[in-house]
Amino acid sequence: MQIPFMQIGDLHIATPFKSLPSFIARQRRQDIIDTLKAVLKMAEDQHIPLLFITGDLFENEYITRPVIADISRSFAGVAGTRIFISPGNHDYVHSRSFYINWPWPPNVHIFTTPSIERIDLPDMPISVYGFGWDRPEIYDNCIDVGPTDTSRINVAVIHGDALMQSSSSPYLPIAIQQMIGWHMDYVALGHIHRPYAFHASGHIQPLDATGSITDVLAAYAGSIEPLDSSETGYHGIISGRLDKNAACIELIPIAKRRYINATISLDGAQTSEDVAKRILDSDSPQNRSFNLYTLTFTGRLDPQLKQSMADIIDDLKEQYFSISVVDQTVPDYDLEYIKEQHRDDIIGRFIEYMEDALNTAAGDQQQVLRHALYMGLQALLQDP
Ligand SMILES: [Mn+2]
Repeated sequence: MQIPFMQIGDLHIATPFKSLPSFIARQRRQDIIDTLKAVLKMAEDQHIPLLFITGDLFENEYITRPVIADISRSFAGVAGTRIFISPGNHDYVHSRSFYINWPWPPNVHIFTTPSIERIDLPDMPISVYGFGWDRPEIYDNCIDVGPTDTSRINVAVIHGDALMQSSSSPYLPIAIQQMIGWHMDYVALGHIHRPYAFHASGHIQPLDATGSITDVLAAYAGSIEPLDSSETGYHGIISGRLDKNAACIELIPIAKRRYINATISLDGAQTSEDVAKRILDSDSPQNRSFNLYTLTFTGRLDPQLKQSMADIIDDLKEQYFSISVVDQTVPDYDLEYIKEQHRDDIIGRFIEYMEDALNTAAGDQQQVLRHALYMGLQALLQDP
């Protein structure tokens, strides 16, 4: 018996997006709400009976009553879908939490205690186990799933750190072997913002948008919308089917926007127009109007062009939804001319010294030395 479900997590509704300009941050906050509503519409259209929300639905610090009212009303609009929420470290349950001080619709169940609670669905052979954070950090894994009813499909919905680099984490460390020992048929995980699937063999696999994966024991859906420039790649939701012993899942990349980090060589650009064209040509107008770019410029560039980089980028801003740049170009100096001008001082000597070194250096050293030469000149030639 296969039962369709959807899983979302780490929405971080109301997060301030501090690293973005305020008008873009406001749009991103709206994007998250819009994407949540798109998920609920999909669940309704496809008659999905179960939606698991694995924590960090919102941020306690910034969430407001009108936003909760909007979310709650949207949940009520998909009465045919049972929604299970397991609060996490950003939306942990406290005495004034909206999780326990708000009239949520009857199709929503929130796990509000820091111990495992089990819900047996009356009309299908599914038991949902959940855990709610009651504080922002949990160092000890206190999860005790207890004996399961093996005649049912057992699903856990938990916010925690199952990808630990070490055995300790302030975010509810979950060892893979321990998770296997829960004897769940599927574990919907939240906290890690990149989508991952876990197999019962212990094998962990990043989820991309390349189709469905079978035999899955557990998975992170990742952040529904990417939240900063480290969250590149595809983001969205998990859509899948529960079955006895394993699930079949798929990442549906419905995030409205992506973060794109790209390196662009400006070598050989001679005019502002050349520079602008190089930058714009690195992606399509359609993509530029949606995505959030961090562009790193490399290569040698005329010193005057390098100085007008801020103006060039300013002029391009309207062709991007969001652009920030890291200028790693080095000024392309006319070495013979500078040497002539500085024949008797340290600048001329520096160029000669570095040129000698370059002539005798091995291939892989040459690039470093050339970079050092240009960086050194940039410092030496700077107006006092
Ligand atoms: Mn999170």
